[in-house]
Amino acid sequence: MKNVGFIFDLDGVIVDTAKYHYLAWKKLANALGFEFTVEQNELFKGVSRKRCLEILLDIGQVKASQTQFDTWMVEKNVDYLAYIENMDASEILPDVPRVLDYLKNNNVPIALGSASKNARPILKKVGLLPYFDSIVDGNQVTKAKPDPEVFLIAARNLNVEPDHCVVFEDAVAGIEAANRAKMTSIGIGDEHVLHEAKYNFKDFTEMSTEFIASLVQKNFAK
Ligand code: B16
Ligand code: MG
Repeated sequence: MKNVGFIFDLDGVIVDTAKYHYLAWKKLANALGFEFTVEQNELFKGVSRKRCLEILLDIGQVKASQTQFDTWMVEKNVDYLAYIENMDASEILPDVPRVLDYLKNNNVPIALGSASKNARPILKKVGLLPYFDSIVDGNQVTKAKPDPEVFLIAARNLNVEPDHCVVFEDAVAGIEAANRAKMTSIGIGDEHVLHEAKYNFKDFTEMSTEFIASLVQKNFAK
């Protein structure tokens, strides 16, 4: 087994796709006759598409047949895909390439652990696909975060023991999933919201390369 692996969430860690999810969900909400706010969109971060629609319909107090539910899931995704169509490298969050480059240059295996079923095309559009040794996304997991499944599959694919893995996450459920998997959890975002994380950073610009190097060494030495 290799001694250390790094796992990245996608939305909120590598790119900010939440704004596009928001626009697509808002369009659906408006079509169904109610408002959907940026604040309410916070509830959707890291949450599966199906669960997001359930929450949205609760907010609007809309009842749906199974057929309507399935149709709206498809409609939302079609709109979302149109929004992400023109994504490029300029949408990569600050200093993410510095961290990925450091890991690649030091032969540390890298995985994606995301709830999104659109993760692979997004990584391709922004040009980061070649960095990833494994991509685990919403197409492979059966249990959503905070279940640790997504990260455990990533660790297995990287051939690294879970407790030798480091996870970057922006969602509370994702931090819980990483902790339950016995991985080193790193919160990216508001430290008060992500207080269960082992370490917290506002974004990658605040994370020194020395800190990344120390994480690699610590996990090697375990
Ligand atoms: P899709 P992450 C999550 O991405 C988003 O934060 C969440 O808002 C979205 O509903 C989910 O992906 C599913 O996305 O509709 O593309 O399958 O943070 O887990 O990378
Ligand atoms: Mg996220």
